[in-house]
Amino acid sequence: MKPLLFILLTLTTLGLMAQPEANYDETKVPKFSVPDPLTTFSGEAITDSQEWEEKRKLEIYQFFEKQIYGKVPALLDEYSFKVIEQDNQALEGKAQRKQITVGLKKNNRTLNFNILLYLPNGNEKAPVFLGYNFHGNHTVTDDPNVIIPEAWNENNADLKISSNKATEASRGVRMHRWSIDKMLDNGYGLATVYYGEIDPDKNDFSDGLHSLFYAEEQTKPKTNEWGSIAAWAYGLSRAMDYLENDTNISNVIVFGHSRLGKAALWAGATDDRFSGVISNNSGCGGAALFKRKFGETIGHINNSFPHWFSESFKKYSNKEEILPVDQHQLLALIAPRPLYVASAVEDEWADPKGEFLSTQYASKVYGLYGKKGIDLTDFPETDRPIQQTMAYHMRSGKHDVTAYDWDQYMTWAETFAK
Ligand code: GTR
Repeated sequence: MKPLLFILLTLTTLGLMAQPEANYDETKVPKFSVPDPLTTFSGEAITDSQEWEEKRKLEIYQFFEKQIYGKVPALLDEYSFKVIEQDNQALEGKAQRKQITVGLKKNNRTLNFNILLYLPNGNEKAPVFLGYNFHGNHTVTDDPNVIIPEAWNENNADLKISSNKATEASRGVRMHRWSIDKMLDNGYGLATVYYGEIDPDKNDFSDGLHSLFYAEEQTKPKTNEWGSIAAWAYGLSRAMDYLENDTNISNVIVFGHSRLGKAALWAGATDDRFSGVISNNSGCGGAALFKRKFGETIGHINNSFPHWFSESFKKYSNKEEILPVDQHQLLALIAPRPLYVASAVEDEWADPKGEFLSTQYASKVYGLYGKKGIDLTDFPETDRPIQQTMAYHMRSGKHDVTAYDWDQYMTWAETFAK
């Protein structure tokens, strides 16, 4: 083989080829047919919720599991949790604070992660939002008692994180992304976990959750096994194992922003103990339709984040047309549970329109259960949420989580997700 051809082939196999520039022109969106959630891969029509569950839901689920996010390889050997800190009068008496260390054990290897939990005082059984944070539990609040994570942390000068370690300097730096006071005032609790404690977000499979499950000499997951998003989703379920047994919690709504929105959606699809799911600006590999190839594409995401998806997903880089599913079917896997998808106007990389269409196309599955989704005649007017069992809003502004977003989630949860 010629050396150049060899290099090209190797790079292509590794998914590391330079990618085409992102398209932001609606007239250049390719024509594509939307895979029908209600027609099986073999062409059979689905007419009711029972047929959906027996014939269609499973095959879609298995496709996402094996070809996109990747399978969890095995069961854990041991699970444990310990409340390591508690204060019943935290945040000026507004909340009970608990910090819980969860221990996961497999093949004599252990991984610990910490849940920070605030529950509103005066509400015996509270609904709780569960969501990962990007840089540590201590970044979501200026509460001086919140433990700083030890795990690898991505450097970020704005957030005062260097040498890949969080320190006191970054306490409270992400408070604006979590309306904790308002949640507590409205009777909601918050549970949050630093996602890097489950799997550090770097293209390295030697650490984090994956490594617990390796056979001797194994260094990375098998082709159809989990990437980081599936590992993060699995971590949310392990947090749920604790939360569902806390007698002060009525139900848990799983939430995530951006890459962690992708993880929240997959957690919602894989674990029906989550009574509701919120995807905030999750974009490519989250709520957005792949086949529109608008903004970030499969090629871009596999190239920049080779560790996020299953290895088997690489074959769809720049080949969206051969993918027999699309992300509205991921949303449909959450039916009939309440689901909120939110976009931001300036977040074009995440394809806001693709996120909206996805909610519309998933709605017919909600319809099978008599639940209202997003009508085909609905239009995503900026800052005008549409809230049914499925909900959507297009916020003005950038890729972020804002107080506006949380206000909408709480209003919706009051009616649909408590
Ligand atoms: C980007 C990535 C997006 C989104 C985002 C984030 O770089 O391309 O898919 O996940 O990061 O998580 O902030």
